[in-house]
Amino acid sequence: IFCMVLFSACCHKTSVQDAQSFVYSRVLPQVKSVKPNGECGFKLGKIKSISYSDSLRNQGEYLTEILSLSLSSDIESKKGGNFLLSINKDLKPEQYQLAVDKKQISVVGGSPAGVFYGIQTFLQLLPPSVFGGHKISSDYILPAMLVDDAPRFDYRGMLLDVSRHFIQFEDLLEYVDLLAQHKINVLHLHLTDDQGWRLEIKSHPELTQTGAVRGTGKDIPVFSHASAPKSQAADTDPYGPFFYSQEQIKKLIQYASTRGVKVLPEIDVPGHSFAINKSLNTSCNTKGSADINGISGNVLCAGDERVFKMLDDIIAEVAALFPYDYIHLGGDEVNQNQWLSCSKCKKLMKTKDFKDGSHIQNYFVGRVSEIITKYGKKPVGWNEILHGGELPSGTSIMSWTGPGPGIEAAKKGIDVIMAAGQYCYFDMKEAKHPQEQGHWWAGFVSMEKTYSYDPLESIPQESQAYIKGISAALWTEFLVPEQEQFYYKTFPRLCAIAEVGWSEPKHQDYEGFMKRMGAYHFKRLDSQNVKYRIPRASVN
Ligand code: TNX
Repeated sequence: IFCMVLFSACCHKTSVQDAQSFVYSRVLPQVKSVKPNGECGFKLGKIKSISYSDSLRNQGEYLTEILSLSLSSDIESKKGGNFLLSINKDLKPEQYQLAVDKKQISVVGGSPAGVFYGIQTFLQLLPPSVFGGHKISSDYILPAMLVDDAPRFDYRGMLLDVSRHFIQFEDLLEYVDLLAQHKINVLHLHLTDDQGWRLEIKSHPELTQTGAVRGTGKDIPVFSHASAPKSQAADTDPYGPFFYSQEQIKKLIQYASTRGVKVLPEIDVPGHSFAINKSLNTSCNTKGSADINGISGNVLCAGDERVFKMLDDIIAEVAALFPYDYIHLGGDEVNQNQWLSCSKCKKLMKTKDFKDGSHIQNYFVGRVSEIITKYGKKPVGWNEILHGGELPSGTSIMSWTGPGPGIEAAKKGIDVIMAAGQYCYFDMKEAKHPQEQGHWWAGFVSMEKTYSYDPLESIPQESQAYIKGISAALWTEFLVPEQEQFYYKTFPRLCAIAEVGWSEPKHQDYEGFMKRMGAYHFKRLDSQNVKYRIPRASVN
């Protein structure tokens, strides 16, 4: 009898099904595999200290802070603790193994990012209120289990357009936290556009002095589309100056790297260039007002060497500031006709024997790619850079107008990130409803539509390795500058794209996903005060 009492006091019995159904019914994005790991579960109150090596200090401190708050106890870091974080180089970099048994919890990752993901999965096994820093019961029992998990795609990105509407630095950090919870690993910052230049460039302070302010009369408004509903009328109010200092960017990069998130900078040229043209004023800068989608129709002059000198200065600073391997050069929606009426560009066409604007576009992209490569980075651009001639080797594309250009590029051996607007653009309305605001060019992008996306659809087997992953995007010409709008448009669709990017197709099922959302993830977002969009039916 004594033994039985002792046994039941120490062993919190769990069954095989307990462990599997527990994990599969709550974790998002869904994990690869769950196995039982003995019969006895682990009582949370037993966590006293966390062990980790120096290379995992950031991840260790992150976990310590959350657990100290939610267990209301002083959790220390020391050798021999019963929560172990470690690295095993034999695993893939973002892979992790989370093991729970009656004595301890262990997270082993292929890199610090892998360990961070193991921590995220562990946190989702606790009540959702931990995400809001609330206290949970120390009697809470975790079933014994072994989770082995790794992403389907290497690149799982989210683009934020901070040009049309600026996002304050602190809000950006909060946003990164939320991305990381969903195992999204790239924050793509669209730093420049017609409506604003948002990055401090020390060698050209005029870029932010003039380019980070909007509302001087000739500027490009946001919400300028002729068929935009009245509620989305043009916004020409004075705005700014708003930009990130290089110091802030360094802090952002450090904050994001603890959470496995890399920061991809985009300097969008040669179109979308009204803000940079404010300080450069090239002869291709004659269109003062917006045409469709808030685009000015201005381009950077391809026959003016000052342009490439300035881009060299800018890219030198961007390359030194952002540690990520890639720099995005834009290349989308270029009004090529603008080049055809510029004397310098006409001269260039003659000397180079260019037949039309697409050849100038290809030349321009080639020059910028060369600069990016010179500074030790890899260029990436929007799918229009495929036009007008050969793409410089080593340049990747993001396929946004649809999956088609990405499919064609992959077949040619070009690295592709799928960002098809019809599935991935969170600036689109989710449903037909008078209260829904947003863009319409890619149709309604409901959560189910996003979830249904398979980036490998129609990609021949032999070309699939060129599909590096997916990216969602939040463009902001149709958003009011309140943080709540960013959340309303991002969530819960980000939960869907996270699973598209991370989980195996056999683990993707919309009904199960929605059940997990209902049972856990709306509560998780609530506890962090994220004002997500509550799914509602459309109105026909
Ligand atoms: C197209 S996607 C754009 C953006 C707009 C967006 C609106 C891309 C490379 N260019 O400038 O904001 O559509 O959905």
